[in-house]
Amino acid sequence: MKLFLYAYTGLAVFSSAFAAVVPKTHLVNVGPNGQLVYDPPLSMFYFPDVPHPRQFTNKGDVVKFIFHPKNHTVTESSFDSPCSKLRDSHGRNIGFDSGFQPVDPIHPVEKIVSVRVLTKDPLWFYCRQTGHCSKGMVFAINPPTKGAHTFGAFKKKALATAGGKRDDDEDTDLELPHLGPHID
Ligand SMILES: [Cu+2]
Repeated sequence: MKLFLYAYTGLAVFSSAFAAVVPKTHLVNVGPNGQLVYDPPLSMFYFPDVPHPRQFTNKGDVVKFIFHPKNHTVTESSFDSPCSKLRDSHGRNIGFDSGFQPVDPIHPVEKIVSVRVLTKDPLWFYCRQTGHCSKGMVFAINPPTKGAHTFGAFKKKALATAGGKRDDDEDTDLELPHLGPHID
């Protein structure tokens, strides 16, 4: 019995030491219960300071978006234009976009899109279904908790777009310099 306990303890210590270097997965529900929200509305990631940074190459945390009825997207924006796709100075789309993920409300089969986050910078997202962003359907990863660029300030900007021009861009192929595919 004693032997077993030691063995068990050794395993626990081993795995908790490992926990520091294994990326976490953050679950985010998109439009749960017919609401125009991401739940939770923001993800705060843990970026450990480690003595061996090489271990962290391409090992960012993963966000797993779980899509609920009816038809939403998770689309990257800038802080300043919460309801428009993120673009570079040439007007090209450079952000992440899940595309529309229709889920039948009568026979719901949840759809999942996972992304791995490879930056510590704040990332801003919205739903580009007509009218959803201006009703506050926005999401952020690692938003600052103080200053002018909080999640609250971002959401306020999104709500302020109500009645304005809507974003109805065509889909294009995307390069994602700061988001990688989810590979396990
Ligand atoms: Cu939506």
